[in-house]
Amino acid sequence: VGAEKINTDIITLTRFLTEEQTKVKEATGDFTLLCHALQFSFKSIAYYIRRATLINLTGLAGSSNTTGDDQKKLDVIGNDLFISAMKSSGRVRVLVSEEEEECIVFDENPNARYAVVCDPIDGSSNLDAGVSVGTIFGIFKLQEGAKGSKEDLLRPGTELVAAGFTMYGASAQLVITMKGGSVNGFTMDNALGEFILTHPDMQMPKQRAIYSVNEGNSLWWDEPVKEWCAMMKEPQKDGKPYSARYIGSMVADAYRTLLYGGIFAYPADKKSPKGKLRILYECAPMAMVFENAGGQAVNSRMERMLSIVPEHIHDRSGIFLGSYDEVEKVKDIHKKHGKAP
Ligand code: P6P
Repeated sequence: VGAEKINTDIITLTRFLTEEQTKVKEATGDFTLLCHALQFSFKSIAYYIRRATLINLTGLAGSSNTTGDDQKKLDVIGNDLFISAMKSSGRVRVLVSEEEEECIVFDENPNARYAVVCDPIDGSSNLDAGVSVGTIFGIFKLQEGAKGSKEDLLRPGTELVAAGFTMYGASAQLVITMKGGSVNGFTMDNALGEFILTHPDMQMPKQRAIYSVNEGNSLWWDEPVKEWCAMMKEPQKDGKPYSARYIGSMVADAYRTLLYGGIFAYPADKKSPKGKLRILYECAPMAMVFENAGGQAVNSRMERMLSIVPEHIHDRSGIFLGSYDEVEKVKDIHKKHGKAP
């Protein structure tokens, strides 16, 4: 390729974070260092996921995690990698992980000012099938005088200072957003060992005829959800019904919805009255990304997802996540049934 065609002004995640820091006058650099540790944890998790099949890491670890799911060996490794990256950053005081019953307070970091929530490998039940899994994370800043306990995390998603996820697909795709900021997507260049900015300022399509829900649960859905799902199958203005897309790995379903538009739903139902997905480290971080990209996220009572305060660190919620107009359609149906604020 002629030299004139090579882009030499590459924006890596490291450069992006440095530039973001210069925009915050009172920045101390702590947040930037925390994000570097996050970046390293994604790189190391990606390494093991790539090799999982080869070194037979896809078998069961023989132990089960707090929520009783069969734990895959990679879950354990992903969790351990994430915890040690956060601890060694020296910038994290308290951590909640899907794999840990209790929150972890890092006594080594008594003056650290950040709390991190994460699902180190979400969708891991799909791992053996080679389906894309991901890491979902959120970052809170400790309130003044906070000592570092789970109370520092039982907060609404509106208080997140940053959130995002990394999907380990054909390449590792990182999506990150800061409070009140834009959504930026980075693609891992394995040769450089760097995340490269490939999707600056992501804006979701306002509407898209794609719906993503596990219809195997429809037996337990309430009336408004059944009516919404039936509407998806009716011919729309263009005479065509919606397309159905469901991977069963939230990060993969969310990433497709963010890029193409449409709606992802995991409604609360009679079988799971609180819903299945976790507020702190699945629903709230995704809600922040989608809102900052122009979309919406509500729970099964049609309340703004980011306003919900979890009752405990593993609390769950129903969720509708997607293009602005697509979530409006769900809200309209619930309003008609008197099931919306
Ligand atoms: P279901 C994966 O186990 C997960 O936690 C999410 O990643 C995913 O969206 C959901 O559960 C899939 O649940 O009941 O459709 O298999």
